Amino acid sequence: MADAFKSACPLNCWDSCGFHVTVEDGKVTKVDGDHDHPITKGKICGRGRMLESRTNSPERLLHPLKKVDGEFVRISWEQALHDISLKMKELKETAGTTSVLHSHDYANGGLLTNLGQRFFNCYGGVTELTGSICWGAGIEAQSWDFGDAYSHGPEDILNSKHMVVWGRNVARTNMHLYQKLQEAKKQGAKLYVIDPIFNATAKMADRYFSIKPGMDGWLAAGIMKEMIRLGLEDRSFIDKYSIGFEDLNELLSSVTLEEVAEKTEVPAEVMTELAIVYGDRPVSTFFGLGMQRYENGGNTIRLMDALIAVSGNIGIPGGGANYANRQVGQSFDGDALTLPERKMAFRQFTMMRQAEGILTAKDPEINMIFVTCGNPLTQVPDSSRVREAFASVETVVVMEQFMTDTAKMADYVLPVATVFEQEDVYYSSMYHHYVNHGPKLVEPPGEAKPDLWVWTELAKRLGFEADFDFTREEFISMGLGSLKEHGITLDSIRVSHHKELPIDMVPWADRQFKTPSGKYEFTSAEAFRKGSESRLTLALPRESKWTDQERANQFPYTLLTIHPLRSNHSQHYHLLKPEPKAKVEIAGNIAEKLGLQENDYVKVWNERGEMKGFVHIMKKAHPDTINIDEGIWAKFGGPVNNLTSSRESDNGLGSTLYDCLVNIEKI
Ligand SMILES: Nc1nc2c(c(=O)[nH]1)N[C@H]1C(S)=C(S)[C@@H](COP(=O)(O)OP(=O)(O)OC[C@H]3O[C@@H](n4cnc5c(=O)[nH]c(N)nc54)[C@H](O)[C@@H]3O)O[C@H]1N2
Ligand SMILES: Nc1nc2c(c(=O)[nH]1)N[C@H]1C(S)=C(S)[C@@H](COP(=O)(O)OP(=O)(O)OC[C@H]3O[C@@H](n4cnc5c(=O)[nH]c(N)nc54)[C@H](O)[C@@H]3O)O[C@H]1N2
Ligand code: SF4
Ligand SMILES: [Mo]
Repeated sequence: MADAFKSACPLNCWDSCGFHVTVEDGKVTKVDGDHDHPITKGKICGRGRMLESRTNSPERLLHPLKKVDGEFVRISWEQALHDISLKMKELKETAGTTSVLHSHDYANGGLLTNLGQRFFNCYGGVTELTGSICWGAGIEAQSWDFGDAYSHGPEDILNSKHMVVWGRNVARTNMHLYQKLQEAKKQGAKLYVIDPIFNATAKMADRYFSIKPGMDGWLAAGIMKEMIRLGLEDRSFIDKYSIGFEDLNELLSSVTLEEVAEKTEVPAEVMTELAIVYGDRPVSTFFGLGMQRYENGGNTIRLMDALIAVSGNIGIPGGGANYANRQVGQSFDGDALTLPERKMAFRQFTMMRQAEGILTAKDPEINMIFVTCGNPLTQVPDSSRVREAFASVETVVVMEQFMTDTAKMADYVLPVATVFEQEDVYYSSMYHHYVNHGPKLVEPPGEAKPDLWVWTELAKRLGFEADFDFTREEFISMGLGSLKEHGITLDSIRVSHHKELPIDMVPWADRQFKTPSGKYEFTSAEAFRKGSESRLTLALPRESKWTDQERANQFPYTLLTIHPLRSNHSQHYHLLKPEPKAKVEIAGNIAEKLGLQENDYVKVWNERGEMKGFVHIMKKAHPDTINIDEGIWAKFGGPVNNLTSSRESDNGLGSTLYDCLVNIEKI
């Protein structure tokens, strides 16, 4: 008997799709799109469809495992829970609770994934990760400029005259925005794409501009210079609603358009053209996360924000500096779920430098790591350092669905459930503002359990069972918090399958910014308070010929490691047929210079590490640029993060993954 149910995609993605799932004889047999979902309208990507094979895969982890003499042996849940809780009790009494590190990312967009934090807070507070490898620099930048990072509602794009997709690989990473771009184009809006790689979105653009990686802030500065020269800036916005414009003006006067053109490798005429475009309001801009993964990444996003502010495209329908939509996540009651007040001790490492943190921690040292919703051995920069750090810790516990590169490093592997095996509600603070319902449809295989079950059982053994004495339903309702005043309850989401969150579709329309001055801040008081550069600057990537000529001689090419088409980070590689091979995509000029041909086997390296793979020559890409998609497992030739640096961005909270020079040779 086949039954059909509505559900939701849990993957960390812009789109947060609604699903239509077929279940036969207690098994998920097909994952399709929900035609009734107001944004995703029945269309989903291959990664979503593959959640069927992810769920049914014969490689799923089925039993708790313990490493004994370097080999995993099957143990009972009772033994796993006993051993782990005993260790945690011991550590609490001796080294203290911050000798435990909780290493995680955001692999699952379910509301109840927050309960991991509740567990560690109730335990007494562990060493936590702060910042974000993903989007940290840009979030911090927009918090300085606007007071927070908010996007326009997806439909608002239909009010735009011009749309600029700036460093977002929309066709690959954000398919429903791609459809919206098409719809807006049909209505006459013009599309501009700025990206070092001529990607699938660039193919449908009216104009495509290639740029030297890491130089977008300079480009924004060049466009602003031209706007001001042509008198196209929005004086009334600048005068009434902003502070610090004089500082910005001074910065713009310190550089010539020719210098900007030389550095960005974008012709000066393009800056004039874009100044005219930005002056012809409304213009919506869709930032990706690419150009903020550089050491100057925060400053880059701030200069781009400044361009959008100077041109008067903030707070107007069809405008926006669309980067992230934190209004979505902020709609839920995170504190009710995580109980921050229960934390007695506290320590933070940044996500980027967790390996450094582990290796150098004192008073206390890190004695135990818990990994949830993350695969740091492939996803965190400078992999060899991450490996060294994880290997140095006495007890590593990994809660996983598969034997990932990280799980292989564990002392205990605990098998956990997937999306269809537990009820939750799902959302993403990246693009649209709907929360989706995912019911429990099937039983987890073998002895796999929901993460929440593990927290509850450990809480019982650690003496804070009362904090976990709630049903999943009660926890979901707790997290929905005051949304019930808007008719959003678990019951109502169960019935309608998705609900629109009550948030602004045109943020900052009232020009009330959440900055200390209440205005848009070209010069940031918050940055000043944090001891950072408060004024905008013309900063450069760390790994470039301008900042380190010697390094650039040794490693002349920029390596990007963008998101893969067919996998969400590392989550789908092992399910792909045929087995994936590492692909090294190179710009035409590199192929010419080194005599490389399609499918040549090459080594890409720098002093941090190396990776091997097969050449693909990109038809159109910025000179001296290489790309290797991220996420690939060690057994298929990865991880790419062997090559990347764990340095933090200028504002401290982001990564510098794409700020990476390498060399390449045929082997
Ligand atoms: N298929 C797929 N989709 C995904 C994901 C996935 O793993 N696979 N992951 C999801 C997640 S977690 C995220 S964070 C998003 C990320 O979504 P995106 O921001 O779209 O993803 P990125 O792969 O970082 O690539 C962004 C683009 O930035 C460009 N770029 C790199 N450096 C620069 C630069 O200096 N300047 C400019 N202008 N462009 C630059 C790259 O060429 C690329 O086209 O995607 C989500 N969607
Ligand atoms: N070089 C390079 N590195 C990158 C990036 C890049 O562009 N280039 N992108 C960065 C970005 S944007 C991001 S967001 C990160 C993503 O980094 P991660 O979130 O670490 O990556 P995923 O591959 O999604 O891995 C998450 C793991 O969580 C597991 N998992 C899924 N659901 C659950 C669950 O409910 N419970 C538990 N316990 N586990 C679960 C999956 O099986 C998977 O192995 O990677 C970053 N790393
Ligand atoms: S991965 Fe993204 S686009 Fe694909 S189904 Fe999930 S939410 Fe939709
Ligand atoms: Mo991400």
